[in-house]
Amino acid sequence: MSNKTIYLKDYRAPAYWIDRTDLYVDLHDGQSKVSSRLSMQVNPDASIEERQQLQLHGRELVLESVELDGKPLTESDYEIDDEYLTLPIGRLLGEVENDELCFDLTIVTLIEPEKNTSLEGLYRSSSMYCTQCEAEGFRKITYYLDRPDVMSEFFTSIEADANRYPVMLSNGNKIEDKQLDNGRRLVRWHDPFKKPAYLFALVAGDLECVEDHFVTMTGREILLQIFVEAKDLDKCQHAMESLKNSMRWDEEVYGREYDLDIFMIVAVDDFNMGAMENKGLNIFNTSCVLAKAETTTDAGFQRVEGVVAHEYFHNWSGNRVTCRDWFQLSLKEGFTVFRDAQFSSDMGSETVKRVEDVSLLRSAQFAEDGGPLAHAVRPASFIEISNFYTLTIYEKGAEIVRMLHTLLGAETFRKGSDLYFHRHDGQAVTVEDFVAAMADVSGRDFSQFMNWYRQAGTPELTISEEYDEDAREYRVTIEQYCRPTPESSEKAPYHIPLNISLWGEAGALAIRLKGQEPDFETEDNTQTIIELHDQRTELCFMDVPERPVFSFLRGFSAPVKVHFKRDNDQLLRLMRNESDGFSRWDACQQLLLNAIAELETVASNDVSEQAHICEPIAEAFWALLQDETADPAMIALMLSLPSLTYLIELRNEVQLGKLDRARETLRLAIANRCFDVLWNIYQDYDHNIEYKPEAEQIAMRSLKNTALAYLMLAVDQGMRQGERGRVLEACAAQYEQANNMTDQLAALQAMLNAEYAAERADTALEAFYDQWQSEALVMNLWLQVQAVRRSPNALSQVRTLKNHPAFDSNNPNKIRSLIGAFCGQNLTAFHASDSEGVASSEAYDFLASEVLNLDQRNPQIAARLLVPLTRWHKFSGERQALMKKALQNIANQKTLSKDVRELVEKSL
Ligand code: B3K
Ligand code: ZN
Repeated sequence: MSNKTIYLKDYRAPAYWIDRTDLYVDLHDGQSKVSSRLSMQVNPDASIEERQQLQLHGRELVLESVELDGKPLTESDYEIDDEYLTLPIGRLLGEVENDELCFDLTIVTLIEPEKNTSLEGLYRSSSMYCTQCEAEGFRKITYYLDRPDVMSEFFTSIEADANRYPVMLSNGNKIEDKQLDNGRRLVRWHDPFKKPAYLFALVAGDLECVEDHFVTMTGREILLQIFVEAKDLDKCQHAMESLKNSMRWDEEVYGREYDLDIFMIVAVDDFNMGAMENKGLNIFNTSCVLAKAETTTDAGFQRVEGVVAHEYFHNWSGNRVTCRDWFQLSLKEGFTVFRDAQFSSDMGSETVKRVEDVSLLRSAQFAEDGGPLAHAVRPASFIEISNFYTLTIYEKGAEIVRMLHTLLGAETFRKGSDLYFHRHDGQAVTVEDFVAAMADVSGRDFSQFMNWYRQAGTPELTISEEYDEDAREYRVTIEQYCRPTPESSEKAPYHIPLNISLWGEAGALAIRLKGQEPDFETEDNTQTIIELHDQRTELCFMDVPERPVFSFLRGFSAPVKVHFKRDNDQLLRLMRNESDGFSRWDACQQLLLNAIAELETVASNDVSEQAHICEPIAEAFWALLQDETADPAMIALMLSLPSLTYLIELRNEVQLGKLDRARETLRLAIANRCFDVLWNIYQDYDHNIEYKPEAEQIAMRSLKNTALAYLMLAVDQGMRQGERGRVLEACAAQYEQANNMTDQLAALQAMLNAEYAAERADTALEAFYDQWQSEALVMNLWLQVQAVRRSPNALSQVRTLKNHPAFDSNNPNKIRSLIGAFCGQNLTAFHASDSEGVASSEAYDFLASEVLNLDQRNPQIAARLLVPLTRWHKFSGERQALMKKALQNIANQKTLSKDVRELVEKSL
């Protein structure tokens, strides 16, 4: 397998197109046969030289026969290696000068889905056959031009044992279904929409289905089906509702109607990611489709809604208009994440959704952008495309689309998306095409904006301010800078939209910028969008009656970091007054970040200095909790301290022990000060309410369970140890009586994290296992809470759990829940020190050996798993060396997959 770097600049359209693809998949235990008939046509734009050869992609295939226009070819007619089947068309056919040249290829290959542990191509999950073709899995099914710009009309026949595989599905409409001899059955599907091979799907299994209908805006009735194992039939309702809501929303907000007459979703246990948008036949990880109050948390319900919407929205942003090449991946992913975020925001709470998205971006995407794996949203090169399904491509890509939306406004953005879909329907296009549609409808110049796609790294803004009381002028200077990243040390300035406002004592101040005519059309003169273009921007606000507090990134209008010192009073003013929910939360975060940074510098036994720092914060929270008008969702968000991951991201050299202590000190101070009011909130909560995964209830549960965690902390380590009994009883009662998984799990976690409740927690863990052992998705949660438990024995517990029947070393969900969660979320355990305070390499070595082991079976998951080791640059010399050594141990292995090889080599 070659580890060749592929460059965007080398893109060439293919010399041949495939007009029609006729597949016959004959499924048998052990070995299945795939016959494919391709109607090929020369690309008239290709040079005569390029037309000489046809190179079809293929991996791990056994070639049985090839026919060209019905004539069998012999081995001397073609070449075959691990990556290609090469046919010398010029020699075999002549006529390559003819711009109308067409020919048929019939290729028969043998594959072994049962042995396919990479979960890419055609494989088995439980008792069914299923496929995953994006990005380059189709070449593991048959020889093909497996690239997204080759779009073909597919006919798919599936033959299998009629009894064992009553359900046989592929893309499009079913056109034939007949019983064959020997108990076999043939089902034939036709997809009238041309598509690239990465959107191909096939499923055969013993599945049941939940059905519903959707009537589109032009009155067409669409059959909706969700296929699952019989035991999961009662967990499909939420996905079905989410699907119907998505279909309606895409019509209303983007004017997009569904095209086929049937839309199917299939749930599979073994799946490398969340779900896949195959045309008309989405395949989902069970974790992203099944949901039921008793077994699924609120976060799980929201994930189902978001992923169902995301995959559905791809039908236009991805399928009807697809990517020309994989460098353009963010064209479909960034846009679709933006669309699903808008949808979730409309279905639930706008502020909560925004805060969640920004938190993920700041903690994980910024970390990626600042580390050795930083890459542009449209990278210039890659070795293995599977490594580029990253937070940068998805989340930062979505932020870029969001900035376009901010710059154009909702109405013009919609015109732009209409033009994009209309202009490029049925085509495979580039990021430029998308931005050009936005430019064309608005008359704006986005040439500088393209730097967002071209350059890796997170822009940093440094703001300084000055208030001139006499002139009543408030002057602000904003400088932008972007650190060097592996792909380039030179960064051109970005075009950055900043949504800003100024806050006085009593509220928002009117904005009048020097050199800018007041805009009488906008009613609201208290906020505006500033566009930065240069390295340095100076703003002068006029007629400012008092020293204002500058709110500069409302709604997180651009994915940037900001350096701007503000004191507690200024932040508290924003926290109280800002009309933008995100900014209120962000001011609170900044307050907490300042306090944690200060606490880090205080000696661990200097209790009075610690108290001095924590008191104002705890006091502010106490006031917030008293405020009956405050939104419970906002309080819950504010009460959640910045994660360790984010705190690490913000630092250049982390001393994790100190940092964790600082964070815990603050948490404990809040718990102590707010104990009574938190207890009241907890007591007032109605535990018998009928569960609904709706925003208001989710917010209440989140607040109540956040309160419970603080209460347990206060009695475990704080000033309320005398009240251990009543708090633990409340927690245990919640655990036992909960009518939903959110509450049951929150109580379990609260017990797990309180040392004094350790025994009770262990009993609960056993009870939880007994209760839920037959529910695979609940077992993921069970593994995960143990993997992230704050305990010095966490690693040995993880090792023990690896041998537990609830674990399955071939199932990606289980690997993520146990090993992924431990290494990525249990940071104090992953970066543990021994009793002398010396950095320990045990967890790093554990991860390295897990990666090596898994790489033999599932390279995509192995590569994902090793990411925590690539964060070595955040740690001090000694720890850094241990992390790099673990990476080096992986790199030393001769037989690494492309996936793992690319990541370790880039990280070292
Ligand atoms: N497009 C798929 C991701 C495929 C990942 C392949 N390694 C899911 C999604 O983004 O919708
Ligand atoms: Zn997607």
